[in-house]
Amino acid sequence: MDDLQVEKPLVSPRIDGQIGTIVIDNPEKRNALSHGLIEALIATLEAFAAEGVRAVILRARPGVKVWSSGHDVYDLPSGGRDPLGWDDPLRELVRAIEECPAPVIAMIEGGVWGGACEVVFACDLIIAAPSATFAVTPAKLGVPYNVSGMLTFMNACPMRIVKEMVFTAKPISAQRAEGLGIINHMVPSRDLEAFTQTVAESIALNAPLSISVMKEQLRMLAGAHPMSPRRFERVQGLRRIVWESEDYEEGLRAFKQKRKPRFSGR
Ligand code: YXS
Repeated sequence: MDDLQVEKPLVSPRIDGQIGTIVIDNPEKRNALSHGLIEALIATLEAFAAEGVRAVILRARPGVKVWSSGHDVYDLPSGGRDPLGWDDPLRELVRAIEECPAPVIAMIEGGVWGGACEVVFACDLIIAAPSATFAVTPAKLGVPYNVSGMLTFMNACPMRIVKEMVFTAKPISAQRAEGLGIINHMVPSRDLEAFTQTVAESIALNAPLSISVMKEQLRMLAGAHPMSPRRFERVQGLRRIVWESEDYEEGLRAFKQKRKPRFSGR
């Protein structure tokens, strides 16, 4: 790219009063969570916190068919490295949302895929249009999801629903998600923005210190799952078998070659 071309921003942040809104804006790649997009999201959340924003709305452009297609597959490492390690940008984004002092409201239209599902489930509230769907897709690519990510799903959904979502990798509808309590509200698309704004304003009117401390308490309690070093090492050993497998390489290859993967179980 020559120096005259300015890179289009991947997110559009704005602050209105005490409410910050972030629009994820890379439709050409279906808002795939690339390293660049994730860095911009984290930087915006940090800037909002510094400005004392009291509620955050995380959204895509109005009317999108795909809210986010998940982790940018081209950023997933191959060749025997953990694709979802502590320093993976997706893990950093989930932690940034959980540690943001202001409640983060995910406002959803269209499909939410893979790691984007964990990002949305890590948000404090989810308000979705009927067009929203949620798909957890590691099994589609042969990815070994990580422990804290699985805990995000377990904290968001009943165990049998987690199992159905991770084993089938099929989307569930907003209507079903609302019925299961996975999302807070399903709202007609025409009312989605105003409804979400009203919820954000009701949060912003309350005591921010009280809210931020209750949010942190809930984060700590939700993550309070004792796992012995022995068990953690066993999980990491099992995950390593997956990320070193031929199936993981095949999953990445098939995606890039735009074909269905053929998994061998090796
Ligand atoms: O061919 P071009 O260059 O125009 O690019 C295409 C796609 O390659 C690209 N794209 C992505 N690039 C990187 N990472 C992605 N996740 C990704 N998704 C899409 O965007 C351009 C348009 O895509 P296309 O033609 O497929 O759009 P569509 O409207 O026909 O279909 C939209 C989707 C979302 C249904 C389709 O793009 C799709 O199925 N995307 C992959 C969804 C997915 O499996 N995401 C999981 C990514 S891996 C992840 O999140 C975690 C690591 S895990 O696997 O553990 O959950």
